[in-house]
Amino acid sequence: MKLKTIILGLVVIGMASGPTGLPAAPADGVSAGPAGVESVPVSVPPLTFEQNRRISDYEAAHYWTHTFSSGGHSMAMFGDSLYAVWYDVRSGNADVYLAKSMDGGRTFGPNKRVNDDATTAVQYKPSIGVDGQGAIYIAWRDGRKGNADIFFAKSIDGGKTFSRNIQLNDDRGVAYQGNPTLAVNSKGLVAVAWSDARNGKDDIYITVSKDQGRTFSTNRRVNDDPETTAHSHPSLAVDETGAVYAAWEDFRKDHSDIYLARSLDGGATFSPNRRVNDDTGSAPQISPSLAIGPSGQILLAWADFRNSAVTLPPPHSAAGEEQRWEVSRLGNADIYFARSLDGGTTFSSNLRLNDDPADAAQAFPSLTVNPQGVVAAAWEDFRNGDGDIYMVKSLDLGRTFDSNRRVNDDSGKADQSHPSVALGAGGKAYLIWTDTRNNRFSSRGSAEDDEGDDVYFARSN
Ligand SMILES: [Ca+2]
Ligand SMILES: [Ca+2]
Ligand SMILES: [Ca+2]
Ligand SMILES: [Ca+2]
Repeated sequence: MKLKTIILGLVVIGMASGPTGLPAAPADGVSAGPAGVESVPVSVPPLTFEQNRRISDYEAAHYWTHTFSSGGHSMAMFGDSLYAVWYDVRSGNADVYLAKSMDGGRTFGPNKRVNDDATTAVQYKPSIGVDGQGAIYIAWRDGRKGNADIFFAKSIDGGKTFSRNIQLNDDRGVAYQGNPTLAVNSKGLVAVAWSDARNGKDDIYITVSKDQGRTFSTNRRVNDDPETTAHSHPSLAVDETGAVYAAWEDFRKDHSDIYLARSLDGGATFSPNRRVNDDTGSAPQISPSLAIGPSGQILLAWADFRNSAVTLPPPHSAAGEEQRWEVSRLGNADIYFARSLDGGTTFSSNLRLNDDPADAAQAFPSLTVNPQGVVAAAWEDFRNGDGDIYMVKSLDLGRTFDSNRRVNDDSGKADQSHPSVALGAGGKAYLIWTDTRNNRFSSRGSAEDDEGDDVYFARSN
């Protein structure tokens, strides 16, 4: 725990915003129950998963690590190659690492550090994408200049080497930039968005590269409301026509809603912002995860407190980020889903994806879709009393979903958190997450005794 405490302090002091990776809070014991009414099972064989495997290659549970969900894409695929990113503190400070499998997840090579600084600064929250040539693109939050910025690197040799890291936010000064999300299409159109405090309150800013990451456009603001409310935690997607889609948490009505906008000109201008969630109350909706179907169908999942009674602090403060983590685990959030078949003008009725009785917490969703229109969503789920990874699949572009399946195969009370999911062309699912199963003290819930955690991987059969 000592190293973790040091890192936490570094982030809070140096970057004006804390990480979410706090020790697990005790959760209520809640048993699994029957399928919910919202999900309509389709007749496919039940999802099963192969044995979970640890892919971080430091000594088990020896350091703290963190994968990310929603816009922080932690996993990407190119053919049989799988790429996973996270941060861990094995060097004594937080760095971004990549693990690669060239055989569809059967084996992984050694972990490779992505950031090229020689400082002790914090590198945090990576988001990864791969183009149609197999080039790898990664963006992350970086403290090497003494405040939080967004940095980027590319690899054209399958992750053996990375380009010199470049800064993507083009403001001068020490404003906070955080929560980056990266998306790329097969042609190498790369978009990166983040939360940006250059104007005071957080806005969503974006930059786009039309030359496979060599150069990036001037930063543009995505949200279209006046400069008085916060916007945070964006999730990006780019389709094959070059359209760029952004979803984010939006506080323009004081509580957080999910908003979406689309750009048809490479990120220069965006459509009027539209609200996605259809509840009428003031319950927060957070952590959007966006994916675009093969014909431009807009698919979104997020964590939703409409069945709960919590309020969330505004984003972008150390206290806010820590409270967000606690609230996500202790409240009764659910994972909701909506889709738009008209380019984001209108959205379907919101659908609850978790099928447990409605009093356990679900948080940190990750949504993906493959070219055949298979949709998968994974999230962190407390229905069994501690954090587990659950997943659900849809074979009809999100019209109906199969029943929820647990992904992690440990039998103890360890916490599994922050999943990221990718789908192969055949519909096989690949997931990574953060896992405390090797931490001897994780079941005691004692922060003082905590050792560390690991990155785990599973693929479906
Ligand atoms: Ca570092
Ligand atoms: Ca900055
Ligand atoms: Ca719930
Ligand atoms: Ca667990």
